[in-house]
Amino acid sequence: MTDLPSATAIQQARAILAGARRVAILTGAGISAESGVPTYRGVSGVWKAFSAKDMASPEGFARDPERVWAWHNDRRLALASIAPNAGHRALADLERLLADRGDRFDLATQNIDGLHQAAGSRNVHELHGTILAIYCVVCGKRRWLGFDPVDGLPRCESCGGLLRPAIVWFGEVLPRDVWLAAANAATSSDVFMTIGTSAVVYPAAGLVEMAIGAGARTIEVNLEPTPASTLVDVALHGPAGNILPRLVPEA
Ligand code: BV8
Ligand code: ZN
Repeated sequence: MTDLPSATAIQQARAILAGARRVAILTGAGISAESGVPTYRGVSGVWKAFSAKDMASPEGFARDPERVWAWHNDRRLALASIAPNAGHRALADLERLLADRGDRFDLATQNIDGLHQAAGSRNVHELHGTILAIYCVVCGKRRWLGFDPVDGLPRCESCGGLLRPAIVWFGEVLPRDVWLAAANAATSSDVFMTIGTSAVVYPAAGLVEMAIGAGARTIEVNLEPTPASTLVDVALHGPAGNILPRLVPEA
């Protein structure tokens, strides 16, 4: 069983959050782990079983679109039976609490699983896109897919071009408006939290330094230390589903 943070560390993080007027959050696969979504770099991580170069890059998709589509369909359809956990819900509670006070809350996520929105989070910036939408590689026409089945290689009804998952793959730039919203949130926040991310994928991993550089107080929630742990004010090591509900101020 993973150790839990000390009551002192929890109290420190609560005190930082209690006075917050502009909260910015970055989440990664770790916040969905307790819902049963595999992480990427852990012992049973996605990238241990599959090559990111083949499955999560435009080159890999161009080389073998059927294989990449089959892999994304499996992951997408597995999400149909997965629900948000207490960690997702705690962030939705925090957003409501801040909104009721007229304060600001931004949630930038690297996750593509839609679980923050399913938990009720509203102001979500999907830095790496979503597995639940697709777009045409030729004309860019985008549409929602949800958990609809996809047979073979789906084609655009407007131009016949090949459709692809609306995910940001390695070597692809993040959607400009989404990145700017997340960067602006981080640099104008008074509290920044990094939750359930190994903090190795850029530019998302750079948000914590941007927040620190702009004077924000910072909190990390992760099962284990990451490159961000030595940068933040309070590093809370343990499961997000246990820790986050203990940080949300009483309404
Ligand atoms: C970009 C989509 C400009 C697919 C993903 C060389 C060539 C080209 C690019 C680069 C290069 N070197 C560096 C780069 C940039 C590259 C990058 O950063 N690479 C890293 C790996 C070195 N970044 C990019 O390519 C980005 N684009 O930079 O464009 C550009 C263009 C051309 C050339 C240069 C630059 C695009 C990045 C997005 C890539 N797409 N995924 C898919 O998801 O299917 S990345 C992938 O990693 C996921 O999106 C994931 O979200 C992301 C980060 O992973 P995490 O979410 O942190 O998950 P991870 O498993 O790693 O960690 C989980 C954590 O949770 C752990 O710390 C664990 O301890 C913790 N945890 C587990 N359980 C719990 C928990 N914590 C709390 N509670 C629990 N219960
Ligand atoms: Zn098209």
